[in-house]
Amino acid sequence: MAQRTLARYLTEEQRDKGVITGDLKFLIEIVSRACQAISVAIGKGGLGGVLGEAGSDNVQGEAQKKLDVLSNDILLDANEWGGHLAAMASEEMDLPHLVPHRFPKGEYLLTFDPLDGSSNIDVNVSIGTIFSVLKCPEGADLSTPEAAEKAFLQPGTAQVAAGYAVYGPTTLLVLTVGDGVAVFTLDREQGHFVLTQENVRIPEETKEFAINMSNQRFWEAPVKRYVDEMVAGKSGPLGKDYNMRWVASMVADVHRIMTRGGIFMYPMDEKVRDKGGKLRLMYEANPMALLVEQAGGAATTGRKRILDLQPTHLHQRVPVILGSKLEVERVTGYHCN
Ligand code: P6P
Repeated sequence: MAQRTLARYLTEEQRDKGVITGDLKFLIEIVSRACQAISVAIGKGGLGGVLGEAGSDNVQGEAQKKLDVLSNDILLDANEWGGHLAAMASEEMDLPHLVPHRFPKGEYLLTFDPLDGSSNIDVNVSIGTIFSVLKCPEGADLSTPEAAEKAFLQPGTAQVAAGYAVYGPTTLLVLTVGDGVAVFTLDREQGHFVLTQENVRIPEETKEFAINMSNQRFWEAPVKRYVDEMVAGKSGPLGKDYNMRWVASMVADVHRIMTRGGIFMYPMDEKVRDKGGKLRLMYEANPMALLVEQAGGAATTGRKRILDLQPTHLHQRVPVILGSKLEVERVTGYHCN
């Protein structure tokens, strides 16, 4: 049987099911090709002169890696000319990037974390690109980058597509257009993404949790209680032994959960309380929350459903607890009692 490429899958979603528009199909294709180019750049590693620091800081005050900047440029260059976008926003840029006047504008907004998990680049551990697509509100003020920020401030339920590429032993693209979650594997010889799994389902229960344990003394009581109960194992109140994983690349940790279940937590803690959390809402928490919910999981801040949050600013940070539904509901319940 002929390979179901990403293009064929998107055509089925557009032409046969009417789930997406032709412009959204084109947008996702373009983003996937940018991810292919990022995968090639990463794959060169030290041979490509792209490792190490860029010598600059991003809006988050984080030192940028050369590959952070390169990945951001690849996504901007790939997406600004096609006529499907009105503007883009990135973890690496303070303000939105408006489509230059010389190019046609479209009806979509694209946000992305061009290279998530940068601290893992130089030690050759999986990293990824996370992206989210919104519709640009009618009559949005896109006269300046400052004015354009308002158009992006939509709840996660407004996303029309979300996905991530994970650059690991293989390069995968994991995507939802609101009709379940599909996984595509990059066929480097053919130069395209091929469908390798659809209708991804996250098991409702798990024995695996992901959290940075070094923050334990900073956690709120409900998280401390939950992690203590998992560590207590079979003899504890949860009556089973748990395993722990922490890659420190959200994309890699989330992909493990999409594949075999688990719970991922970057909860509110005293270290990050003044910032609102560690992870960014618009281009980390929201796209991952949509993917997880589309795969039968759950995603909350510990107190609220992430997708229901009304963003207040572009680089807003939030606590994130996501993964196997019953486990997320358990620890969220601890916050509410
Ligand atoms: P820590 C990567 O920098 C990131 O934004 C996520 O991908 C990851 O889950 C988290 O931060 C890791 O944070 O504090 O463990 O280094």
